[in-house]
Amino acid sequence: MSHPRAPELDNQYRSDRVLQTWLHQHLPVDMRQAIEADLDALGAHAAQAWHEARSRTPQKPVLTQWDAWGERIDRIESTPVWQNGAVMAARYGLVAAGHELQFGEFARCDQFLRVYLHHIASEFHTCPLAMTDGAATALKASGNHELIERALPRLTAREADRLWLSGQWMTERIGGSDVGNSETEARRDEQGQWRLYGRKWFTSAVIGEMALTLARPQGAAEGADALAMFQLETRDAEGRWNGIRIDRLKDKLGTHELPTAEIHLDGALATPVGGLDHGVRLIAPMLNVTRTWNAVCALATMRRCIVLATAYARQREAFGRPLIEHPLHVATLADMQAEFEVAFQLVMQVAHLLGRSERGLASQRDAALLRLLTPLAKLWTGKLAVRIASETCEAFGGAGYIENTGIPQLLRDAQVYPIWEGTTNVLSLDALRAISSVGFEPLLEAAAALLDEADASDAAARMEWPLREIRAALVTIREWLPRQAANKEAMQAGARGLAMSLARTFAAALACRNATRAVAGRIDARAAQSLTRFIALGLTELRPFDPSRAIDLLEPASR
Ligand code: MFK
Repeated sequence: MSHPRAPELDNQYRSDRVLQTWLHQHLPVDMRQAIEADLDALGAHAAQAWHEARSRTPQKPVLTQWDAWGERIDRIESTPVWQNGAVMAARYGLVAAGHELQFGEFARCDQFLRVYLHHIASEFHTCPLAMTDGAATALKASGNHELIERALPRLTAREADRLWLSGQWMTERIGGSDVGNSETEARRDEQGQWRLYGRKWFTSAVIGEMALTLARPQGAAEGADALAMFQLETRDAEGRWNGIRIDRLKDKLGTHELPTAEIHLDGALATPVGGLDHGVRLIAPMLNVTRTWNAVCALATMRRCIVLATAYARQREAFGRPLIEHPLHVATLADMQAEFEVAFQLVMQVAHLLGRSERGLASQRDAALLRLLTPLAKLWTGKLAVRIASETCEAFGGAGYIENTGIPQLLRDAQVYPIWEGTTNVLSLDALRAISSVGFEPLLEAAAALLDEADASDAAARMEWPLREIRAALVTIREWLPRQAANKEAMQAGARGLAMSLARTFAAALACRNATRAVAGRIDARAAQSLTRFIALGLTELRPFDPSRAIDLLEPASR
């Protein structure tokens, strides 16, 4: 019997059937040819980075606050992979590709496929890149020409020495979700320039050249509407910190390479991006972009977990045969694969809709779908990545609990996806906000249209069962919603179940349409098998809730 070995990775672009099928089905041939060399290089880099990371001691960034002579310097030394982060970002256009015009409505697809392949190898350098992309998007939407002219070419640069990274500094001690409570104040100095004073409690990209942040102009009212969005550059022309002190780096469960910092703003020079209020509304385009990054990166974690667990199952023997030959083990892995495959379809649909919308090609229904699907994709994939990463640890047995196999890191890092950029509950409530602004009909109608298209395909006969199940789930959702609508509290209590149901059902409809195309075109017969398995896991999670009774289940407050 052979001893267990470390699982190995091959080129992560070439071996990814789901990605290959998606490319084949969705992208014009000339575009595919144009981007293939980059995707291939990123796939090779991903494999190489995995093997290199296993052969060195993990490092964390180091903050040095004072120099030998007592001068405050607040210098952060990044890990080696991060030191090369800007070079990789610029070379492969990880931000730029989403903003360039050559691929029209597919620009975001191009970009997010690159991000998907690079994310794990980047050791979460994708986090500041997400915020950089979000900042570029929010600045464009603001119409502030001066700032756009100054910052946009840098945020989307293809040259590493010109590339700016941007932070998104929203979170304060008083709350991460309830941004309306922000205490940071903006005051005008004697020259009439705005300066920021306050404390930001989680800043993920303090190493960047700029940030978008929220602050309350002095004398403004309380609440979210009175917050303004500001842009600031982190250093002055001489390279000194712009009124920023780094208090410490966070000691986190995961994402250890990421220098998340607590900072004080002590007179940081800043520029209002729009008016002096409605900062949350102004920063929303950034949130929606970073939430899409979050979903793409969650997919990357899922795929990496499944590839490693499957590779291990092929070589690890137990009870006289490889794990892959044990029915229960292989069923567990197949369930993970099925969930990943369907989630992949949803996330890439969000990427495509974002691209269509940014190129002015989105119909009213596309725009409504984008608003609805963005929080759904983020919240579902965040939770799914944690579940798959946890199952992966288990699939490795004891080795999955040993730090230097690299497996526990996948789980620790995955736990950030449901927290970053709004927790599952905050995103579920955002989905309700979206439903109340655009209705849920666009989503149900679009799902029905996808199923009709699938139904009309020659391959539909083999897909009859999934079609019926997805249609039934749509009916369940349609009937559930009006029953809850009368009671706002019950609606909120059920928001997570509703969001998960909408995400899973819409994703299944999309996967169904794509699978019939794949089967009919003889591109990928396994796509239909995955969908069948996914549907067997269940589409809806709707339950009636009575929030007044829920609290009775909990222990009373301790004295
Ligand atoms: C590798 C992956 C990379 C991912 C990047 C990682 C970086 C991680 C760093 C972070 O996690 S940064 C912190 C992220 N923080 C959040 O995501 C905040 C979570 N909280 C929320 O999202 C709250 O729901 C929110 C702050 C938006 C609620 O605030 P309010 O004050 O209750 O907002 P309100 O009144 O509902 O909305 C204000 C306006 O914004 C409204 O527009 P109007 O003024 O026109 O009425 C909303 O419609 C609009 N809005 C809110 N969310 C929106 C939106 N518009 C479009 N899309 C949305 N998602």
